[in-house]
Amino acid sequence: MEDNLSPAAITENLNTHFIGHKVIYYPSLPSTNESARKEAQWGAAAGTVVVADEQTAGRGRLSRTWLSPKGSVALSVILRPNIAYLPGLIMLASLAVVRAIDKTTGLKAEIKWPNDVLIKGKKVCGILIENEVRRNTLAYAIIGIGINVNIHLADFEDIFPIATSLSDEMSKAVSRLEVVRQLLMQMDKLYLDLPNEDIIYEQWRNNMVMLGKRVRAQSGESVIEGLAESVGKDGSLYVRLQDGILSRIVAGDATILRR
Ligand code: BT5
Repeated sequence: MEDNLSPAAITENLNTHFIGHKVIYYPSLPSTNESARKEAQWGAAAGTVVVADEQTAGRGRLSRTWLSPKGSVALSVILRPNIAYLPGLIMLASLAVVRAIDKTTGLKAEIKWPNDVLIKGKKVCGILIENEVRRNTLAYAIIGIGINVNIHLADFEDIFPIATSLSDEMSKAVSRLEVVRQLLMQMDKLYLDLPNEDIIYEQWRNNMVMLGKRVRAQSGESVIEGLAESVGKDGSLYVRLQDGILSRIVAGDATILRR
């Protein structure tokens, strides 16, 4: 199977307006987000992609660790949209992953607020968006995406109970090259819809796994439990508490309660 993530392989006949017109590849990197941030600061064009075969210091939110051994996909895309579209970027990224997984494997993935993509309740992808805002203008946004493609999760006991990979779900290897190319094409298509925020928002909401379920949500030190009622266009999660009050969570984590 073609599993070469060279810029030539990724960009060959890539049908995009701007995403992936420039691809920078490394066999190994601490973090593609870190490298993309430097590229963005040096003036890299919007749409530039940094991709690595493995990361040695992949990061999640709040200084958490993201494991991306060989066989996974780790990439970061530099975007420079209007700051008004910032909430749409997490929606765009997670939807692009869901679509790319569907196109390459037929597997139906779901979105877990705010930034995870799950298959059968297990995390197959994490997304980390890092921005540089200067005087109310977005200098750049880095969309970092990690997907477990050809990883045997049983080899990674720390995350085994909560994670899955495309190859584990398919019981066979999956082309990382196809996953990356599809991801870039889907991101490019969705990017054009950003000014039309309802399109992306509605699809994001419709693919959200936790709505209508009881959840525990954490934001900073505060933890609440209730019914995940809706998500807002600004990306927030609305949880109905036992006393009837609707609580809005702008940033944090949420898990579905199994009882
Ligand atoms: C995320 O953070 O899920 C964002 C991950 C973003 C990774 C990409 S890879 C390309 C780019 N470069 C980077 O350095 N990062 C981005 P968070 O929601 O905080 O979740 C982190 C948690 O996910 C960890 O604490 C583990 O529990 C779990 N985890 C770590 N590695 C995992 C993996 N490979 N698969 C599933 N879960 C994982």
